[in-house]
Amino acid sequence: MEALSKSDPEIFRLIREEEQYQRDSVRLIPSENYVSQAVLEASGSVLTNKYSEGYPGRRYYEGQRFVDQIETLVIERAKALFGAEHANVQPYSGSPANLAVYLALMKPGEGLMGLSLPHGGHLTHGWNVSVTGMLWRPVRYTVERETGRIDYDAVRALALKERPRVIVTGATAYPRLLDFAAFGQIAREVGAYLVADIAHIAGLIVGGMHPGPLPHADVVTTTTHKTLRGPRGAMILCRKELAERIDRAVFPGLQGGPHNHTTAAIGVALKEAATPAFRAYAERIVRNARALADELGARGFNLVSGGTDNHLLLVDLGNKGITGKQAAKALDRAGIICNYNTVPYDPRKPFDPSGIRLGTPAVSSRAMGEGEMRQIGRWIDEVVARPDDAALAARIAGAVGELCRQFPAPGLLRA
Ligand code: DSN
Repeated sequence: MEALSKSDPEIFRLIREEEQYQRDSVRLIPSENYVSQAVLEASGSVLTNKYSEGYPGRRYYEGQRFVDQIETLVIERAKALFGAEHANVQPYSGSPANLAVYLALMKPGEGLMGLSLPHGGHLTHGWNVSVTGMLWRPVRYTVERETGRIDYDAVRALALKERPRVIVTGATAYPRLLDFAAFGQIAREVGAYLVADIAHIAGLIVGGMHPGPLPHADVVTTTTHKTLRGPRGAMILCRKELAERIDRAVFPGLQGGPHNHTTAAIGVALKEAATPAFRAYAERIVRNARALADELGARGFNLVSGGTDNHLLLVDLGNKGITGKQAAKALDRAGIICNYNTVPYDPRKPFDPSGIRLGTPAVSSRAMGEGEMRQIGRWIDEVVARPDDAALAARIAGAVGELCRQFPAPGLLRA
């Protein structure tokens, strides 16, 4: 970044500091990752100079001879990797992707059924402060209080009662497998479209560690930067007969020109995700999440649903005498980054909830394994027991830094 360092030393310095922070900390936010150097290069390429409203072969601007080839290649890679008939790779991120799908499938006021946000759903699954909960009639299913899991009979009963136009399956804080076949049956029974938002688990699906949503879902949305380990972006996959409606909803319905540098970087990530190395990576994510869950469970941490099937754990700290926010801030001081999170039936408010959410995609990209997860679990236990102990936090931050030096992160400067 020689040019940047000369032309804008302030931004350069802050990027370098962020890079060092990412390098020297254990990052457990389940929606974050480290992309490869190749993804970074495509993402920072001259494609950012282009405008390309429309789709390959049907643009509103001339000068698309290379951009058309790139977008077509990325579409074909997405279709092949997920087994989809159609792919739109233009959504700017997950929220606009979901919004575009609802615009394509529903009239305003029709029922949108999704997992309640405090039970692990996403804002765009019809939560009231999101436009998706304002334009459409929200219908919310929950997880069971005793098990922390989705009760598919209860989902079916609610769908039969409310008759939503769209049912969304997908989550941001649900540590268990999703039964896409069960959701598909319910959707068919009530005449709803099934939309699977696989943003969190896309990498696990293509890596063979989670069942895929096709052919059960009518439409699939995913971000590209979580377990899939690509740039910040999103995709929509669907059957051929819905393709035109989806494409029109993305452009011109909701967006202008696609971010071609992101499209290219998504393509690079999709190529990487089709390799045997990526399958091993997906397996490592799940194995590591289980190891971290086992270590924390053995230390008296209360895990929502009792454990994990995927890349994340949701920890209810109610029995530890500390809130999620206090714990997350203390962990950050010790070099361990996570986010505070509501837990199902949380008596506390979302800005200072009872839980923390932990995930293993980023540490698994550094090739850390189960031994490292157990060590991280021990550190989390120590910090949660003494959150105000500055000397403890400094000691653990030093040890975290040492661990991180042994496991270099893709795409970052070496220490
Ligand atoms: N904000 C993302 C997450 O952290 O799960 C979801 O969009």
